[in-house]
Amino acid sequence: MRFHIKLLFLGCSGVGKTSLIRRWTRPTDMYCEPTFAIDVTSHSIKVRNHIYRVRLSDTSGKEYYDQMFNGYIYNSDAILLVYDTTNKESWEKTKDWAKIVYKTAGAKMPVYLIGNKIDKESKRVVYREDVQEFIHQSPLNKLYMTECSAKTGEMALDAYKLVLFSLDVPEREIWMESNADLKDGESSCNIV
Ligand SMILES: Nc1nc2c(ncn2[C@@H]2O[C@H](COP(=O)(O)OP(=O)(O)OP(=O)(O)O)[C@@H](O)[C@H]2O)c(=O)[nH]1
Ligand SMILES: [Mg+2]
Repeated sequence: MRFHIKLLFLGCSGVGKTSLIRRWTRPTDMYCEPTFAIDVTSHSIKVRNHIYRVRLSDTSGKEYYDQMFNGYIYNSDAILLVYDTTNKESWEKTKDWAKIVYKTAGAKMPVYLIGNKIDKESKRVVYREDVQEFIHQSPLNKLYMTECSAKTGEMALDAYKLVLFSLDVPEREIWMESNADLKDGESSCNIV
């Protein structure tokens, strides 16, 4: 059985959105250039005997593109708001995005707050308590938090598992397939 999931990444420039997508889909090539507008990557991933076809829409963190992403918010299955745990401004921007997601897609849109760069622990300025407090006050019903390092890979796959396991994906089924083989050129990854 195959499922189709559309994920949208938002967050300030340089927080590590593209690096996280690389870590999840193509960890052998971690070199990233700043993203121009929007980049879409699809890959297949096997989770607990199901094949998920995941579309990861990576956006530029440059503010002049912000308006462009409203339509994408509405059409996504989940929004991944990435911030840099060593950059307060990036956390402030994440809070703004969460408000925009609520206004655009309503309280039921799943939103994942992902604090990246935990390998730079000595430079941390955004704490779990700050995030928990925000979650407590937010009108969003499905708000999750996690932290990781796209650079070292620490907790990075756990963050992906959190997204895939907490989404109500059976309702997203779009086709049945007996042959689970991936097509040429598709990246794959197993989470069991
Ligand atoms: N130390 C550390 N550096 C990271 C981590 N993730 C990404 N970086 C670095 O941060 C810089 C920006 O990473 P990108 O993935 O391009 O950031 P982005 O959010 O996609 O940025 P835009 O495309 O400009 O919006 C790069 O130099 C990465 O190597 C991390 O977990 N730890
Ligand atoms: Mg990028």
